[in-house]
Amino acid sequence: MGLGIRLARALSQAILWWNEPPERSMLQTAITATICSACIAMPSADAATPAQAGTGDHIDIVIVAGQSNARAEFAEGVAQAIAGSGRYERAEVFHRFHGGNKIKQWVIGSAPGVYEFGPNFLADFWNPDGSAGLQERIREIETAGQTWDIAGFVWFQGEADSAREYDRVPYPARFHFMLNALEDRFTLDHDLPFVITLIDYNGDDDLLLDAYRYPEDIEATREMQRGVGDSTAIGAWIDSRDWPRLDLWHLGDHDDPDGIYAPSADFGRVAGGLLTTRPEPLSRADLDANRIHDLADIALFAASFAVRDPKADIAPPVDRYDLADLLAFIEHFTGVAD
Ligand SMILES: [Ca+2]
Ligand SMILES: [Ca+2]
Repeated sequence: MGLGIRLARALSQAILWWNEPPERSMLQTAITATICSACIAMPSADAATPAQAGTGDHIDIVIVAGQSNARAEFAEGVAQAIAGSGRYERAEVFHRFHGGNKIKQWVIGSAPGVYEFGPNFLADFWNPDGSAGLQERIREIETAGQTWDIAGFVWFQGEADSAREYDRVPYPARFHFMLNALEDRFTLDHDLPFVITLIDYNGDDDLLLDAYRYPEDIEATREMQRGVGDSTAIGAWIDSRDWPRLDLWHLGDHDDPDGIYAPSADFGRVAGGLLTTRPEPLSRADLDANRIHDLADIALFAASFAVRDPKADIAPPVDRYDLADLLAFIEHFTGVAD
């Protein structure tokens, strides 16, 4: 029996199930905290044994989303890393991806005050009529007598936005609006930790040109995405550069008999591992996430508020910077809200 199979069986507390088609796939993974750390590094697609959550259990939901590279195998890798981390007693990956989509399919608009939810956000995350996939999943959890939180967000998207500065410039604000809107619509009591993946291509500049891109376009997008990951203490970026590609864009290995599976899952484990090491802020006023309320947080809030940086947008309505944000900061800072 191979090491992979034995390790796979050791992951007996995981449950995985898919809902295809690929453009609208869903992977949900319930995990207990007792899985050994050695299990993180193994493929487990054929290994899962159900361990259903029971009444009264609390489920931490981690969203994995993006475009085609955010495929099910990538999400599965994230789930395995989360399982191995032991950070959550019971976690579940909520997975959606949309091949070839620009970020404006999730968030429309290019300036504070004019953002709207795009079709992907409305279909997957939140919709006024309650029909989004995440809302449906949360209703199931609540109906089962369980509690929930949205604990993290892993994002693998950006190739579609790499061609034009017109798309790149508003990207960071659209991304942060998406996170703030999730916090707002699901009334989370914390900011959402996230990992964003830096895009790459296979190094074939001619093929890249066929896709109306130059290497400079890719690097500009990567630089923008690094800025998104570095913009807050609870964010992070990972670099997909130099990971094997199946074609121009997609993670994959031509020599792998399993096709594009292995690199996607491996990379997902890196992303998931990074998410589980994000610091946990003391409160929404702990803007540098060092678990101390001090002058550094006040300075960060003031600077962020002045330039309408989403870090200061800590009270509804999202995307509006007003007295409510200031009062919320003071309340959290002084402990009144705690
Ligand atoms: Ca602090
Ligand atoms: Ca606000």
